[in-house]
Amino acid sequence: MARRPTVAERLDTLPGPRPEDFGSRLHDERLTARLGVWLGAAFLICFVTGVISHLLQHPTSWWGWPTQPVNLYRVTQGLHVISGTAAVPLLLAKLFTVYPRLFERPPVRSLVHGLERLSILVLVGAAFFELVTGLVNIAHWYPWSFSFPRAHYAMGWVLIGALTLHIAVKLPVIRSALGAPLEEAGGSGSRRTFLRATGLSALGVVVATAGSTVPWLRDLSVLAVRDGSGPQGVPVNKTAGAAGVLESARDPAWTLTVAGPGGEVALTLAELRAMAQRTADLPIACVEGWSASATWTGVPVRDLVALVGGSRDADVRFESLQTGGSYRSSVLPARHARDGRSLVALDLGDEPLHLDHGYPARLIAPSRPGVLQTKWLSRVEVVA
Ligand SMILES: Nc1nc2c(c(=O)[nH]1)N[C@H]1C(S)=C(S)[C@@H](COP(=O)(O)O)O[C@H]1N2
Ligand SMILES: [Mo]
Repeated sequence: MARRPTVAERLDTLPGPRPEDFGSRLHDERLTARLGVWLGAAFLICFVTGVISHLLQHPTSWWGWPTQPVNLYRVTQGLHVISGTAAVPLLLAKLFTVYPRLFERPPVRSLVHGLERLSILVLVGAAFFELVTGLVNIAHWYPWSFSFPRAHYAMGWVLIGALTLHIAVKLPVIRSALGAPLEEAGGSGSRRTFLRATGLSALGVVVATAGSTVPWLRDLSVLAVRDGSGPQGVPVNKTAGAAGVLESARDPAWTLTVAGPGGEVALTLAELRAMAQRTADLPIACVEGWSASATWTGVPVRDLVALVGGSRDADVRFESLQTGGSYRSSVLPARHARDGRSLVALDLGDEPLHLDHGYPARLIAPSRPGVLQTKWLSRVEVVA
């Protein structure tokens, strides 16, 4: 009497293709491992720069960020978006080289094998989530209801965790694959061609988008979300109309309330202009990766802090006329508040701020995310 087949044997005889049926030379570990190195590097840059951006927006006591060089955040966040964009073709190419593995039989050989496959599912899911949400956010399109920064940040940790596990498990395979030549003697050269084409695609998308932050790439960057144009030569993130401040910002009775341990004063625009003015060249560096330099003139934050008896070691809170929205207020850490280039800016270039750039007064400080450069100020408060 014939023995009944075991579950494993049954799974093994399921109809459908096998990994071996995919004849192409491109489904090969030597290619996958090389693409993996590039993709891993892109994800690592994304992760480190992403954590920096998160810490700047959620400061903790052990964390300090320098005010110098003033373009530091501009560079880290530019790298974040550029490496994330380059990761898209790299991820697609890498998945192409391994997709025949989907048809492995049996699908699960053991508990460890099952866990390993599950971790790859998590890795690929997290990678797609990060790249898609990142790109969609840059395009200012929010087809979901969750908070983008929170979800994107949390999933970044899932991604880096799954990636570390994946590399650890695959290390022997990665080593031998990288140690072997890409093409065996007399090989067709197709793997090298594929690798080059992927590299060129990654470079292509970088050049097509990086002009948002790299001025000399601007003319080449056909896909850049920001081309550097806007009122007074600086792009605008949220207009005064969109923020609902058209009336309050143009109100002739506008004053800036400055509060501290020594009391509270309400300064008119004329009184602010009568104070000592300082000019600084500082970039607006949006979390979305675009950035632009500009020349700002206004009252140093530290002079306002001194006016109300605040200490050099105090953080300073800025509030906007805007009544809603996540970016209606920000806190400037003491280190930035006492830097003479941190300004309550009144002018951009030679003119008063454009309404969309925060007229009558906005915060501008060195090496900070754009989201924290609060526009249409109503109140400055020394908090600690
Ligand atoms: N009150 C207020 N300030 C704000 C914002 C906002 O939505 N509301 N957006 C911020 C963001 S995300 C950026 S990138 C900068 C952009 O400044 P700009 O529009 O002058 O270039 O303003 C910041 N200041
Ligand atoms: Mo921004």
